[in-house]
Formats: sequence, C-alpha cells, structure tokens
Amino acid sequence: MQSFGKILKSLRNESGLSQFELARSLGVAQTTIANYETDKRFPNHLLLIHMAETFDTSLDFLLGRTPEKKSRLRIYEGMTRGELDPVYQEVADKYLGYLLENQKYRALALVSRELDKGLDPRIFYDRVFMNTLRRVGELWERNEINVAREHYITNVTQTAIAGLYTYLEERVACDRVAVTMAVNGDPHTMGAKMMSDLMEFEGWNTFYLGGDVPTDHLIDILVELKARVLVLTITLPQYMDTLKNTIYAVKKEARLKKLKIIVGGKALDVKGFSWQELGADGYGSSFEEAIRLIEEIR
Ligand code: B12
Repeated sequence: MQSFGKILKSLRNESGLSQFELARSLGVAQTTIANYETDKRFPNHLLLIHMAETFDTSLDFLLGRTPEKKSRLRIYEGMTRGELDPVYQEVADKYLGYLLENQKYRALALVSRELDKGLDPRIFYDRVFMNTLRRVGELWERNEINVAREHYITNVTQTAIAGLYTYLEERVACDRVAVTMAVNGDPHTMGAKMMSDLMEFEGWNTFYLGGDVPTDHLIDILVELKARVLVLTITLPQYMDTLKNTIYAVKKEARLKKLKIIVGGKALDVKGFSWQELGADGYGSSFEEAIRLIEEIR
C-alpha cells in the first residue's frame, strides 16, 4: 500500500499545483505540505476532507485503501433547492473565474465533477451557463473584456452544454416533437439550444436547428416531423419583423393547424411588449416558464 505522503504528492503533481498553491488553498503553511508529503506529519480529518474535495477524490483513495481515484460520492443528493442555491452560485463564480484565466479544462472538469456529485443538469442551464453569459455581456458592455474573450467563453460554454447530454437518460424517441431555432438573421442561438435540451430532459423529442433556415424549408421539416411545438427565440430587436413574418407563414400552413408556436428571448423581455401581436401561442420570460406553458398546451 502506498504511503499517504506519496499519494498526496502524486495528486498534487497531477493537478499541476505547487506545494505553496496547495498550502494556500488548504490554509496551511508550505512546510506543512512538505511534511505531509514526506510522511513526517499527518493532517486532521477536516484537512483530509478538504484535500479529497480539492483533488475530486475519496478519503479511501487518499489513505491508499482503493486504487480508484475518482470520487463516487453524490454529496448533493437530498439537499433542498434552497441549500443548493449557494452551491450553484459558487460553481458559476468558479466557472467564469477559470475562463477569465484561460483555464478551459478546469472549467469543464468543474462542471462534470459537480454533476457527478449530484447537481441537477437542468438547473445548470439557468444558474451556471446563463448566469455566466449574462455576466460576460456586462463585462463586454463595460469593456472589461473584448469580443474575442466573449467569443472564447461563449464557445467553451457551448462545449460544456454539449457535455450535459451525457446526463440525459437513454429513452425511446416519443412522438412529442418540438423544433427550436433562433429567428433568421439573429446569431444568438444559445437560447434555442438551451430550450431544446431542457425540453429533452422533460421527455420531448427535440430538433434544434440553430438559425438561418429558409421559412419554406422550416415548414417542410415541421410537416415531415409532425411537430407539435415550434420554439422561436429572438435576442436582437431588429429581427422582430422577421419573427412576425415567420410566424405568419407557419400559421398560414394548413398542414400545421395543430402546431403551437412559443417565443422567448431578450428582445421580448421588454416591459409592456405584447408578444400576442406576433401571432404566437405563448411567450416565456424564462425556460422554466416556457416549459410549464408547453406542458399545459400539449
Ligand atoms: C453570446 C453572445 C453573442 C454571440 C452569440 C453566440 C450564439 N451562438 O448564441 C455572438 C458573438 C454571435 C454575438 C453577436 C452579437 N451580439 Co451578442 N451577446 C452574447 C451574450 C454575451 C450572451 C447571449 C446569450 O446567449 N445569453 C443566454 C440567453 C439564453 O440568456 P438571455 O439572453 O439572458 O435570455 C433570458 C431570457 O430572454 C430568456 N430566454 C432567452 N432565450 C429564450 C428562449 C425561450 C424559448 C424562452 C422561453 C426564454 C428565453 O431566458 C433567459 C433568462 O431569463 C449577450 C450578453 C447578455 N447579457 O445577454 C450579448 C448581447 C445579446 N449581444 C449583443 C450585440 C449587440 C451583439 C452584436 C450586434 C455585436 C456586434 N456589434 O457585432 C453581434 C450580432 C451581429 C449580428 N450578426 O447581428 C447585445 C444586444 C443588445 C440588445 N440590443 O439587446 C448584448 C446584450 C451584449 C451587450 N451587452 O451589449 N453575441
């Protein structure tokens, strides 16, 4: 069995932390870490638990009782939404922090680690990814970051969102078909992507089209898929007429009489804006609201 000191040293080296950096994150002196790694001293249980969390491993591995490094502990299971709110906020803060320091892998590893510990992938969309994109927008507006940094963080977030798929249970594609896309011309497609994933978690068979789909092609695929719901998102107000015309064309199609159209997005979240004038069947200012709406109308 390997000694505790050797195991700690190999974990630290693998994570790329210096003795000083590890000492700082554990709140002890660098010499203390040196003594642990040479088995001259042994940490108390609280420090051991902190080390297990730092390296995302288990106490059994730290003590040499199992060769399996990865922690299987689902520490968040059974905690209430209220108890978990600060956890999601801490994850969101760390996630953005890593990306502002070009630490893409640490940001992505953080997401999978926290999901393995039992956080809810559906809540990640709102509390971590949208929270991050909103804050990126504010930093961008205040010129604290440039467009290139915004693009970097947005694209890593798209990778992180793609990773959430692995947390979706395998199941038979049902006939509850939904198509989601951003209004033509508007490059802001994240809302439509997130909505598509969240509906998938609710058991819908979703088709996320991104954006810029000619309306006649959109109508063809809606008919072909016998879609029940079309979700259209709009972020930039200058595409409002395009949205209205798309809804009008789809609603005019006799073969789509049963289809419901739900709209959402920043450009609609304006006080007093009447989305009904667009001819849509429903509007949601958040994903949760939209999914509730869709469940009611189905
Ligand atoms: C990522 C991003 C981009 C990316 C988009 C990548 C992609 N594939 O989506 C790129 C780089 C392409 C981009 C481009 C531009 N962008 Co941009 N972008 C952003 C950013 C940082 C995040 C947007 C996002 O995806 N948020 C995640 C969504 C889901 O969250 P949300 O918009 O807050 O949505 C909320 C609600 O509306 C609702 N919701 C959203 N979608 C949906 C959908 C449904 C169905 C429902 C029910 C609810 C819902 O839920 C959310 C939570 O409540 C925002 C900053 C911000 N603060 O939002 C700027 C922002 C939207 N962009 C902006 C601008 C101006 C542009 C550009 C015009 C800049 C430029 N001069 O080039 C260009 C567009 C050029 C063009 N071709 O037209 C401005 C828009 C200002 C305005 N008029 O409102 C913002 C606000 C930045 C800023 N602070 O000024 N952008």
